[in-house]
Amino acid sequence: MAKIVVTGAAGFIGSHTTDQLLAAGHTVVGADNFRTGRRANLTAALRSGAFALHEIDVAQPGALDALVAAERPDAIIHLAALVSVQESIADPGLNFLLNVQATQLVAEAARKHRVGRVVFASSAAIYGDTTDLPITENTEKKPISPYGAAKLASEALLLGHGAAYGFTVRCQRYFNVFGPRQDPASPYSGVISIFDRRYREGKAVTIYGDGRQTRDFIAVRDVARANVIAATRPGLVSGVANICTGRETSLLDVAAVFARLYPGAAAPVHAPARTGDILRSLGTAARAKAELDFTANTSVADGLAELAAATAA
Ligand code: UD2
Repeated sequence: MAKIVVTGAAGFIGSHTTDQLLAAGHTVVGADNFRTGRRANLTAALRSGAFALHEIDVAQPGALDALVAAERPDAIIHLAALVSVQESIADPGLNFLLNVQATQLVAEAARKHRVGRVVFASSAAIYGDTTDLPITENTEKKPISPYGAAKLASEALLLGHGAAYGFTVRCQRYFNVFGPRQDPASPYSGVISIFDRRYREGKAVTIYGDGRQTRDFIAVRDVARANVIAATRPGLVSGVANICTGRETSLLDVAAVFARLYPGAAAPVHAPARTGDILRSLGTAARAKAELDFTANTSVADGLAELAAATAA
């Protein structure tokens, strides 16, 4: 069994990753500054004797270093981040601090304390608004936001440090992740979290455009499983991989599933398409299968049912 430091442990993806690591018998040391993470996401984990939670800011020099020096983990899963593309555009300096500087500090801590592996939360945002589908790992990287640029820079920082100092780096390029604990608070939150809240409150959802736009929606439980594999499977080598399903689902299909989950719900309202919105997104899942033996196995319908059940609880 391994000891894993998870940064951003109280966040959406971090808390699910923590839960699955604990379920698999690993020891987890969580780090979070609670800027967007929530302690309530870790209610179950905090009952485990194999979990400890530290309130630290990974972007602050020395903070993670001290934790890694004390804990000597086998791996670091670095999920702490400024997670909103819109916020990165509004405050690019903060984006640099939280999404680039913090990664550099993770790389230095891994080197200094001989951590064997670093798993990093990258994003399909590094590909920008490409229309060249499906997106493979070799698709041209053309970020169109400070967020996407920071994720791409972070991949390079970690891979370069890993190669120079001899630790394994796995960059996980998440597509559109959805599921319980995703924050629906902002208009730019993930569409599924917004839709779930609206349906639950009995309000009509707004579909921007005709609703035929598609995304490669992946359930957070699958993403968390991909993180567990990347951090703990013996013998992995450094690399990058899309973490996606390889299937595209339209917003109309998402709304249709919600309509079945919330009988009697108001019909969706249509509004003009958002400027800058991409029409389709779809990744290829082959490399994650080949390098991690990871395949997403939760259908969008099952994932939405799980979300609706979790938010009702
Ligand atoms: C955004 C981010 C992406 C990631 C993702 C969250 C950009 C360029 N990309 O991408 O990095 O953070 O969000 O999963 O900002 N929509 C509606 N009604 C709503 C909300 C959204 O119709 O109430 C539409 C939206 O216009 C888009 C689709 O739903 O066509 C998906 O929107 P999204 O914000 O969930 O995801 P995405 O891929 O545009």
